[in-house]
Amino acid sequence: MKRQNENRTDYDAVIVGAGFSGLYMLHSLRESGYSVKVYEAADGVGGVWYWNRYPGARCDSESIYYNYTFSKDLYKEWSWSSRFASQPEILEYLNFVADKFNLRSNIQFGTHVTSAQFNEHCNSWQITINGEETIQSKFFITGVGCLSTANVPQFEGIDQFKGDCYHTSNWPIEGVDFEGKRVGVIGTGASGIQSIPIIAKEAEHLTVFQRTPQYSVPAGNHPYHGTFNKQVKSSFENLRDTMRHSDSGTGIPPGNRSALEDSPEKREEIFEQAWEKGSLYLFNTYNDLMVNADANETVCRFIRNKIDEIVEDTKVAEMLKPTYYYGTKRPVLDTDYYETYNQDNVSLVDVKANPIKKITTKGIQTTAEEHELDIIVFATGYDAITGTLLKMDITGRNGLSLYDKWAGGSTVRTYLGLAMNSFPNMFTITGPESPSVLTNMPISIEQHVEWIRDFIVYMDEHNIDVAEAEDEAEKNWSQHCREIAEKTLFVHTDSWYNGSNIDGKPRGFPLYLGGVESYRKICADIANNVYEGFSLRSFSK
Ligand code: N01
Repeated sequence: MKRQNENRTDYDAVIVGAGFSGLYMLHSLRESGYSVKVYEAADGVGGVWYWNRYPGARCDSESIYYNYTFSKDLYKEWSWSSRFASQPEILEYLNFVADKFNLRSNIQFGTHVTSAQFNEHCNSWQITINGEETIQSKFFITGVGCLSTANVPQFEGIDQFKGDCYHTSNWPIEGVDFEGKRVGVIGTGASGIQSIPIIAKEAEHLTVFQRTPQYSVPAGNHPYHGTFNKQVKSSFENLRDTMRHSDSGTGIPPGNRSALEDSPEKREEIFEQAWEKGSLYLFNTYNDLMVNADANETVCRFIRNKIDEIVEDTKVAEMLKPTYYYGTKRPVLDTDYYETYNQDNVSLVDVKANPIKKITTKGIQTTAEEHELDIIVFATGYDAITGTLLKMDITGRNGLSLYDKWAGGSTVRTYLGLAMNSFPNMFTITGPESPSVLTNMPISIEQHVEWIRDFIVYMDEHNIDVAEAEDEAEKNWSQHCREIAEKTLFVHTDSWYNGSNIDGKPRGFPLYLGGVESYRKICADIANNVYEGFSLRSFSK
């Protein structure tokens, strides 16, 4: 261990979560000579990819981008089988990573961090696991992801249903047999849209309960062949640089002009090509889709026309057409989503027009009728971005709880999405007000992890005991995030980005919209400027 263990801490760093974030944070700190412990609630590595085993679960970033890039060896040793990796394959990858770098020895599985408290007398964190045991650590680092606390709407009668209920985020490992069953899916976000076509193939009847229709674009998934994999691996350095210095963290080139500059015919041609290419090419066709309502409407119209072309029943097609600004809810990719509504065994129920009143013993009762079901699937999403952190009972200096600091979520404030005033020596990987979910996550995670590691090494080398974000720096960062968001269309749509999917959750927009490259530069400049915006304190020589 590099640091002198003056305060008799158990570890230099405790990390919460063994997903993409926690695994790399563990590896990085351990390689730098620190003692590290990871606590993970699941019985294995993987984070969201451990829990999200619902039918059709697949990544919506292309496999060649959705990787770690910190190790060329790792990149070369692993080959993806298709353009969009399935959940089992991503889980296999993360297990491969854990084995390759021998990470399991520092992870305690099946363990919940139930509280964490900063102890000002010894400048370290007291972390309680499973409500019983307390561990002392110099640094407290969260790698809990942005989408890990399920949203289960508290419908009246939810416990009375005689059939089976599942949430997509906590799917049984043994799977679910839909054969001959009447199934209801509530929710048409990415999880619903991925699972609906698969469930429809098996179930006797599938009823989809849709509150807000979504714009969905064919993913264009296909197998990867050996020669393609070889080519990608041989251009590893280029690809990594492109991703790290892009806005999105992928290799998909962004649009370079306004959608309104092209004639309607030219635009149609561009949209059509992007639709055929799949992935997020449509989202990246023009550079003003997220800031100009008229530009955005051109792509909305294009997708609505596609729905008309695909869906045979005109009434159903009408119900499936969204009206919000495309992209202001997270863009969804699918395989045969709209086509599924042409199957005789599939029906669509508009629960905005006729809301769900209650769950009965037999099924779902809307204000219009009762739907009898054997299985209900909740594809109702997450208390995103802040939900998991707020649940963890974190207390900083002067007994200030994170819940009170953020006033229950109405005044979320962080410095760079990485640290907070009153919470010294705590770091949040892909925390609120960082680029996180608006980018290709592994790339953003790597940038956070490396920045945190370098900061810890710097503190070590300069005998700094405590680093804490300054109030002013935090205020300015939050304001900067809000100012960027307010120039975009994102703030005009109800979504999990701004918390409006959760009853009673205060609205905000706790994300940095400036992109991976500019964020990387801001973070690097702050580090080069002796961690500007942090107060650094030493108590020993
Ligand atoms: O959750 P969502 P998700 N009554 O919040 C509806 C990532 N992800 O799990 O839109 C009726 O998007 C809700 O309706 P509305 C990805 O980032 C990635 O699908 O709020 N309906 C909505 O339709 C994604 O964006 C991948 O009106 C209710 C749905 O439930 C994020 O996770 C795969 C309701 C929830 O959609 C979340 O996706 C899966 C109620 N009371 C997920 N409450 C890939 O990588 C909610 N809804 C591909």
